[in-house]
Amino acid sequence: MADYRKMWEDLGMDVEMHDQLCAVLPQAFGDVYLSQENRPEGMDYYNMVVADIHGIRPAELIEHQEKGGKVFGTFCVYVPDEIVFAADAIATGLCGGSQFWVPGGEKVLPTNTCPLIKASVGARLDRTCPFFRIADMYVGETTCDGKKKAWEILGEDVPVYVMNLPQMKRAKDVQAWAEEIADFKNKVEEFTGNQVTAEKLAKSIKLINSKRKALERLYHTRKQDVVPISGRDALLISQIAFYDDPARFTQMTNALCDELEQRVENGVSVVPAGTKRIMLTGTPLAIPNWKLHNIIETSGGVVVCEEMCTGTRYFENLVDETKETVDDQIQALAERYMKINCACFTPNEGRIDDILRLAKEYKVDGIMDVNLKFCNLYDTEGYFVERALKEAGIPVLSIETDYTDSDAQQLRTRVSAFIEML
Ligand code: BJ8
Repeated sequence: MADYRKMWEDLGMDVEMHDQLCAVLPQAFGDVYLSQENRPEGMDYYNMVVADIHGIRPAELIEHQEKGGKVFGTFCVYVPDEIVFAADAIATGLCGGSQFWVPGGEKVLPTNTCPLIKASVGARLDRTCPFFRIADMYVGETTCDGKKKAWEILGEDVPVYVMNLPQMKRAKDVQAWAEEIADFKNKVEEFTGNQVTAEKLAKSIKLINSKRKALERLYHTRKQDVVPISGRDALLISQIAFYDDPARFTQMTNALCDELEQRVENGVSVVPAGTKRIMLTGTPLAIPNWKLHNIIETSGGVVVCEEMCTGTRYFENLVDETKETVDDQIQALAERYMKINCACFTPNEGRIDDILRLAKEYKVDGIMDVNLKFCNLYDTEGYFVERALKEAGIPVLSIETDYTDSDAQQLRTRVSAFIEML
């Protein structure tokens, strides 16, 4: 592993505290990932990316900044990366998925805030994540109440731009989102000094679409009777998609898919035939939150799909690539992004339809409706999710958890009992 200490110091990080994180991550990764048997060879790339998670990509981002480029940090799959890349800037996901950052967030946020928000705020304020140090501007959005207030707190420490996401899906809401994207484009242009032309936007729409297609292809291999890749590995890929260089990520993921498709053809599965196929639905699992996948896959199940923002909500639906003016491209972006079904919308029946459709496509035996503790939106929407699944005769287990390991044993008991019953 290269020595990135100097880089972290130059970023103004609390290097000593960060050392504590660096000390536990390899162990956690080894336990959850490297212990798996028969992993695809193509996972080597993602192993390498994670092994140097606070080194390789941050160094690339800094190099980009040294050449005069800007880096935008985002927290939600509604924020259109296409605009950022079209201005020769880089977008990187910033959601925190480790308990390590939670206490830092709790210094300024109510304890009953979801761990994703607490970890994200803690990572910034404790200065223990290079990505949070590097980003020149954070882009927030008006999804849930906790996030809205978190932007104000973070805004005291770093420039934060907030996009006003409508919470209904009428024609006028799609229009309003198109206007928000246009405003965001103006902001990005002003901040970077680069103009977003139709030509550049067309290129970045293609770039991000190609990433979506690679992920779609990956997920397609998980629909097969033969399971060529574990849920843990697929989750890791989804998590890395948020911050890796999009062109390289697409290339590596397509290369992995070649291998996985070959595995399907040759009948190579990572689990014994008859292993129960599980789909997760609910709140996102930000890196390095591998807890539930690990429990499921060491309790006799295999995760074949995630109806989550670290999953299908990230890549389903493409942006129309045929538009020729910036206005039309922005409209196409708004239409694609408003097809995402987040629980912050009311009503949000589209998500129920998605879950039922995905359950069929991925031939799942059971679903776990996963909620990050204190996320009211997904918790409440669980009422409709679980009712629809019961009506469809699909077994469902509702799970509420956070980033700590304190409930791991209890979860394991519940998950095992659920899988046994399928
Ligand atoms: S599109 S799911 S990424 S908002 S879990 S912070 S909702 S209290 S993350 Fe999300 Fe965008 Fe929706 Fe996806 Fe709030 Fe809930 Fe926490 Fe959440």
